[in-house]
Amino acid sequence: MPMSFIRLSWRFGFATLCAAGLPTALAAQGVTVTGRVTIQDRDGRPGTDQAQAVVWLEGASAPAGAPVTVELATEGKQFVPHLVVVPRGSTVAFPNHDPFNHNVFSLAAERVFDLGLYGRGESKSVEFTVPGVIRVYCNVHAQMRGLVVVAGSGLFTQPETDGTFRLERVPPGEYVLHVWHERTAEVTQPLRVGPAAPAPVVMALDARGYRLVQHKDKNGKSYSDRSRRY
Ligand SMILES: [Cu+2]
Repeated sequence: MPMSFIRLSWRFGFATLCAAGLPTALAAQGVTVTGRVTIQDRDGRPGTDQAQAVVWLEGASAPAGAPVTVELATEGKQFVPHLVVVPRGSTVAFPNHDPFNHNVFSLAAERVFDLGLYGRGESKSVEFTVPGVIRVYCNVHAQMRGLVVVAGSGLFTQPETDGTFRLERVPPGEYVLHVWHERTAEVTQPLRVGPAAPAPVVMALDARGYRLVQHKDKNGKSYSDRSRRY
């Protein structure tokens, strides 16, 4: 469900892009960049969550994506979906589907916000204009972690479950290919795109050193044990 939601959002974004008046001839230009994301886990085991990675291209030739509006709900004391990826200028709505209050906030340099406490049926929205990875938390529930990835161009996607990815309609130019995953450091690689599709790119992520660190609340303090029982 989360992945299909993300893909739907991406398609909606592209549909909006076309509807916004981009000439069909231009949209048909460019080539398809393909590749595969691999993850190395502890003990050398291959990772299984490549589909949670985000892949995007940055470069002077990259078209800007048309802003979209997507939802990152609070439901069952989780953010659903866990991650959304949007072009800059997009809006993320945070509807509360739980029968109790949540307090969504972010202390990320790209977008600091605090939506305050609100209950079931209510929703508040945030616009994201600066590219980056914005970690979103709830000040009531220490275990809630969500991600808003704001891509620096319209050329972004997420891999399939086997790690393969496609970026379509990439105009010729010099790019940097970025791959980000919650459990690894970001990996980048220069990529020159000419009139023909480049050879498939393999982007290897290393999650061997990953361990979950409990974040702080919106005041920079540790969550009390009491907060975990709500
Ligand atoms: Cu909460």
